[in-house]
Amino acid sequence: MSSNRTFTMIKPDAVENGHIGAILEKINAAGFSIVALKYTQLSISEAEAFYAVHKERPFFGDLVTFMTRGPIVAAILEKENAVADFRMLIGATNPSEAAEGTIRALYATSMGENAVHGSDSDENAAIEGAFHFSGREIF
Ligand code: FUP
Repeated sequence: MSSNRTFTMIKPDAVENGHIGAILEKINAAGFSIVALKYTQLSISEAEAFYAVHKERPFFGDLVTFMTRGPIVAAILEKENAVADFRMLIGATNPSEAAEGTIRALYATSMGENAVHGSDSDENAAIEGAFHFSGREIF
């Protein structure tokens, strides 16, 4: 995946609260194109693998339980400077610290249930995109 792409998930809290459409609208309005899109649910082993970097952290068990409790929307997004611009669009991990108008400020409920994921580097964007999508699902 080229460096003008990032990976996102609309997390179970935002799906449960009916925010899929509003979040996709904000993503498009910010100039991102959707090059892959999937409505799916992570298994426990998939969530453990996706968040393996956090496996020693105290919140890991809660994170896996949360991320597997219902469906998510996974997507690969394209835009110049995609990783950094998408992190700006979603706001800080803790929604109480997220800038006004960001997706987390608008739709997240807590640090643990923060509505969306956004890759933190070009390298992780490529790894995370490949985790969810095969080549023929990416346009
Ligand atoms: P982010 O890159 O903003 O998605 O945040 P991290 O990769 O640091 O964390 C991934 C997820 O772990 C967060 F979305 C929520 C959860 N988390 C907690 O529940 N508590 C923490 O202290 C840090 C992260």
